[in-house]
Amino acid sequence: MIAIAPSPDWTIPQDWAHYSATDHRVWDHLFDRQTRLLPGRVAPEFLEGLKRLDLTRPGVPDFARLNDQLMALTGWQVVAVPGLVPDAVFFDHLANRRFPAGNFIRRPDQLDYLQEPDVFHDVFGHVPLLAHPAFADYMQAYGRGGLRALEFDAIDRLSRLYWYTVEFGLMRSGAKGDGGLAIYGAGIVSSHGETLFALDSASPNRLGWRLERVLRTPYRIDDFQQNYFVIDSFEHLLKVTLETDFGPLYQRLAGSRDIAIAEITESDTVFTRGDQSHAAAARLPA
Ligand code: HBI
Ligand code: FE
Repeated sequence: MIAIAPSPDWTIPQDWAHYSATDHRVWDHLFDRQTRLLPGRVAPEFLEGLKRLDLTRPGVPDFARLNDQLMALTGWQVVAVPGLVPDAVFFDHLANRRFPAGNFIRRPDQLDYLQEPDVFHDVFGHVPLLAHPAFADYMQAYGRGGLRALEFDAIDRLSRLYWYTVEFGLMRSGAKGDGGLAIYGAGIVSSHGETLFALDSASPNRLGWRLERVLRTPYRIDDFQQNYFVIDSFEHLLKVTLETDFGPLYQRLAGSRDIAIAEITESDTVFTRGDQSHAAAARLPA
């Protein structure tokens, strides 16, 4: 056998036994670094998920074990894939409550650099929130919406929603009115540098999340974000997504311009960094 034909759904066995001692060390290193940084910065639902899914055990998680717990909590499963999969395959997995996770892990000399999502980004970053009922339903709704967007040729537009929520979302946190923000997007939560940047840097915009606004906003894939959008709650995000008929929305938006990446519009709510926050420009890497 020389070539490996992908199965139609692109899944492969995780083959947990194949991970080397170095692989497990890389996981533990990244895990420790993030779990030291996240308390007080991440949405509490994320830490709750880590705990309920037993992800605090050392080493690359065994998906079989993880799935027993995840299935019992929200009916989701994690399936192993070699890397990025085609859009239609990705959406079909999400629509059926399966999260495709890269089964490789970055090398020790690549701790802060990734071209394709690896098991640390996918499992540490994405899976804890799949234990949360409203977020779990939102991910499925996104998958169904993705399959529908394929018919409308609207993937580029819908992918902005995924990017600015699932990957780089912020949420209001703390007591009502205290202006605190927390991270929840997997691209932030799994990145040491962006965890600090998203909350502490003076450079990006932090704007109230509105569906149409997000669908009109392009994004960067090669640097920290210039815009973060702030949701009220996963329940609100889910409700708006379920109640919106995206077909007519795509048609309407086809006639409107994109909002430039650093632009703030009159309808935007702008969040400023609360003084009680980490006051930590000094803690940002130079
Ligand atoms: N495949 N494994 C994997 N992970 C992703 O996050 C992913 C993908 N394929 C397509 C995709 N994301 C995005 O392009 C869609 O959200 C549009
Ligand atoms: Fe991701």
